[in-house]
Amino acid sequence: MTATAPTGTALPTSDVDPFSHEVLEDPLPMHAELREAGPVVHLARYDVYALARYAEVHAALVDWQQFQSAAGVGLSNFRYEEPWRPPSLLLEADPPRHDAPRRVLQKVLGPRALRRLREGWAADAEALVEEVLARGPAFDAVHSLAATFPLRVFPDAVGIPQPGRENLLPYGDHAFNAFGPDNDLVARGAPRVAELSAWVNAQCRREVLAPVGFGADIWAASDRGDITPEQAPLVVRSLLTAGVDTTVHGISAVLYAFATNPDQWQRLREEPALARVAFDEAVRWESPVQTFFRTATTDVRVGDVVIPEGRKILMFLAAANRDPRRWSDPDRFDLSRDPSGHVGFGMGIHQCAGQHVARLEAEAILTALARRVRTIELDGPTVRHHNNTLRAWESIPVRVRVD
Ligand code: HEM
Ligand code: OVM
Repeated sequence: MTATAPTGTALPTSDVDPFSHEVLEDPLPMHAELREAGPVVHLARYDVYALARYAEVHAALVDWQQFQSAAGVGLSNFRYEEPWRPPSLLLEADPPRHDAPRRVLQKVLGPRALRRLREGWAADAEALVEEVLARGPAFDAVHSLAATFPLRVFPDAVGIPQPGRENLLPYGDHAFNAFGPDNDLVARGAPRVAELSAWVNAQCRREVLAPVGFGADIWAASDRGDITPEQAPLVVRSLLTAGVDTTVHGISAVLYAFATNPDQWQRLREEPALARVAFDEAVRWESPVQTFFRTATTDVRVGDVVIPEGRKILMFLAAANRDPRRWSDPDRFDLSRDPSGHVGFGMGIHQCAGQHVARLEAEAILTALARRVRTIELDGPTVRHHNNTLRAWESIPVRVRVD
């Protein structure tokens, strides 16, 4: 990759494809190159503007007036292209339309509402860890823990019935691919989109959802008039889209971080209350959601560059989360650091509405593991799962020693 500024302009350009398999396998060299090239870099291949430094990514995230979401937060510009599904009322909306669905979901997924789930999830995590350990000291951390635990607790918490839950991960995988270009990853998901969408949409109906749960809470908000009955199923859809793959790969990330940083595992063992900060540090370090786009609502100045109105801006959350201008020793997974301020959950009005859910899941599984597992180390080659938006895992073989 080369990133050069043509003489007489302040805008470096690069021909890198952030969505190529080579980059998805290891995006870190590209992140460093884009950060070093300048505050804004033109990506010739897609004719978009890239931000990879913390200061500029943070500034764009909090400036929803100039960096809008309603034209889509993927490469596709909804002003000209038809979205693959009706846009999200949260992710793909600007104020004022964003406000009511956001208020509702923030409350439904807020710390107060999660209190009633905490004990049950802790017990579920302990039971899963016992099951896994009973099968032996070597297992796949993705398959046995990271993909299993969220699927045991989250769909129940939303209140969807059992049949078809195997559709959740493929649907989310496709939704996150669909933020990228129409490449081979999107093509591979395309044959099942209609079937998966029909199933997901059916789970959002009031009659299908359990009488207690996040889904019922969203429908209750429509009874109160906080959102309309037409909006309720789309808000439930946001949970089913954004709530599973993210935590699977986020929990994978923290398990990989510990398996490759044994001193940090010992720290967690000594002080299990570090589980939450460990998860946030892993979200900073790995950035399970790597990127989102915005669209310029006016000519907007970034550094010495003016990004023209209507153009797409690609924000590299992952590059910002390892920007040495903001973080000391950014490549280190370090429980001593304060990871707050990372942009792995976004920032500003669209900051992840499910972050407390994600933290509660991670805390439950890490606490249960730390209680039983003395050491955890890699036990074979890890395998990445390529996705246009997610930094994802296929396999993390580990071997543990128990007390
Ligand atoms: C928004 C990351 C888990 C639901 C976001 C955004 C990021 C993100 C970066 C900001 C999008 C933007 O600015 O355009 C993550 C990560 C997760 C995670 C890394 C796990 C480690 C979850 C879960 C749920 C969820 C578990 C649901 C229970 C949402 C929703 C939004 C969102 C609904 C849109 C909020 C809005 O636009 O107002 N997430 N997420 N996320 N997330 Fe998450
Ligand atoms: C949504 C949503 C929110 C965040 C991420 C996401 C597929 C979707 O509201 O549907 O990714």
